[in-house]
Amino acid sequence: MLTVGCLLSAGCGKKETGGDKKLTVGFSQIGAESAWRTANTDSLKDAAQKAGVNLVFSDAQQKQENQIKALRSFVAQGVDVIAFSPVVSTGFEPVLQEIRQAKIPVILSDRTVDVSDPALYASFVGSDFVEEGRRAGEWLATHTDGKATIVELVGTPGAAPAIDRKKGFEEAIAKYPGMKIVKSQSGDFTRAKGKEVMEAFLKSPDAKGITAVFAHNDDMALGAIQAMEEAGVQPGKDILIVSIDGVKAAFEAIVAGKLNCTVECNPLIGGTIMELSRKLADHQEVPRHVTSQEGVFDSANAARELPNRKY
Ligand code: GYE
Repeated sequence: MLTVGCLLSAGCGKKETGGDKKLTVGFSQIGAESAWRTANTDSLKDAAQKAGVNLVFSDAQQKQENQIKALRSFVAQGVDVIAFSPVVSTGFEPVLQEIRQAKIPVILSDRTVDVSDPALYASFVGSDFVEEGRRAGEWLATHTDGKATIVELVGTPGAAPAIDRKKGFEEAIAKYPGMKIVKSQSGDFTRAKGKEVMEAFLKSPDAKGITAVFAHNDDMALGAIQAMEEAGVQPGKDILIVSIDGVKAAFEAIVAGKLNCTVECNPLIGGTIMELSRKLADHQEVPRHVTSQEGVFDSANAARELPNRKY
């Protein structure tokens, strides 16, 4: 009875996306901290347009409080589905409960959250960050014969990719007694801060001993490359650099011999998010977790892949 009533009355049937009602998805993005993030935003906007979805896009400028405000405003607007990329993994439980009360399904885009009740979100679309860290560590072990004095450029403190990439990398190098991380500091996933932190590392009294950098993303690695060049150190040669994301600039740096390896993390997940949004709005089942196939690129295969890179 209720459904029929809703279908007949205009302005009703908020959750009915069949017929000619346009699907509205509220998306709270972290910001524009990296080339990866910009590619991710473009992917979401393109996919929404192609799918005929009304995307209410909000940029949190790296602040969790802005993100929570945006999520509350999506509830107030009565969007059909909420998707967001959580800047950090804790602190979202109360707002997720409010969203549940409003009966709006949630998709986590690219980063996960720590919540006591996993039913607070319907699906997570993103990569296995622990595996990415592991791949970076294994690449370095293979190319240094298991001997490296490593400095680490960490992502945003408390962010899932920063926590998990560190974990995976440490797990991989633990098998090699000759590999150790001697310094570890956050560069907040940005090129400018990656450069700043690397500059400080290079000025420290034990700088001469550094043989490798593990950067949690390409932007920080690119900043570190600049810092090395300014300090008269040859990036990719005097100090090996391995990072994560696989953005075009990283491929170019590999081809130029300045970056040694990038582990791919796919930002082009907009299409999947729109597809899942439609299903959730139509009360269909969706997979709990959607991951992408990702590669590892170094001087052996980067040049071949470079022309195909879209971001
Ligand atoms: O690696 C980094 C971005 O959450 C996977 O966020 C994403 C990360 C990505 O700022 O470049």
